[in-house]
Amino acid sequence: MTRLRSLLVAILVGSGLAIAAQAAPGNSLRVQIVDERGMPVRDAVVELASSRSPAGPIRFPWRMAMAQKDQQFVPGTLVIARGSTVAFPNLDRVRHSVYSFSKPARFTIDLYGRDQTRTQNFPIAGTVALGCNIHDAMRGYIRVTDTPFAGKTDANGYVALGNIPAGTANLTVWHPRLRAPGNETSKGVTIAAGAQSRRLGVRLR
Ligand SMILES: [Cu+2]
Repeated sequence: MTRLRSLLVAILVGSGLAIAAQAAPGNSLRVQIVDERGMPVRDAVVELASSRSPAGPIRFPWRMAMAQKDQQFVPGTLVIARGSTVAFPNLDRVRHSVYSFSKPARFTIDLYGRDQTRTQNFPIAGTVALGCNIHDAMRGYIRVTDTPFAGKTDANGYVALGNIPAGTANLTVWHPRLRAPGNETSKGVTIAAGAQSRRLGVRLR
C-alpha cells in the first residue's frame, strides 16, 4: 500500500512538471561570436527576429542610459527597443556634447556639464553612432531593435537569448568593425525546443 501510494505521488508530481514545462517552454539560445582566428568578439549585438514574437512593448533588463565617464561613452554599445528614450548623464568634470549623423537618428545635444543629463528618443530601428564635438576619440553605439530577443556579447563573446519561440527565425549580428554592409550579417536559423547553443564566426576589420 505504501509502495502504491508513493507510485501515485510520483505520477502526480511527474505530470505536474510536464504541464508546467508545456506552459513555459523556455527555449533558449546561447550564441558565441568569434573572429577569423577563433577569438571571442566582445560587444557584438545579436538579434533574433521571429514571426512568432510576442506582441506588446519590449523591455530589456538593463538601463536605457549611455553615460559619459572618463571621456568615454559607457557602456559604449547599448541595445534598446525602438521608441525608447535614452539618458546621457555626464559624470565627468568636463563638458560633453552628443551628436549623431546616422540615418536612424540625426541629432545634436549641445555641450552640458558635470552631473547634468540629457535625453533623446529613438523612433527608428538601426544603428546610431555617437560622438562628442569636443572629444574626437569618444565613440558610442546605440543599436535600436524591433525584437525582444536581443543582447550584446560579453568578454568571452557569449550572449544568451531566453524564452524564444520555436521555429524559423533570422539571426543578425552587428559589430562596429564587422566587415559587411552596414557592419551586420544575418542568417536563417531553426529554433528547436529546449536549450541550444551556436558558435558564429565573423570577419572583422
Ligand atoms: Cu566630450
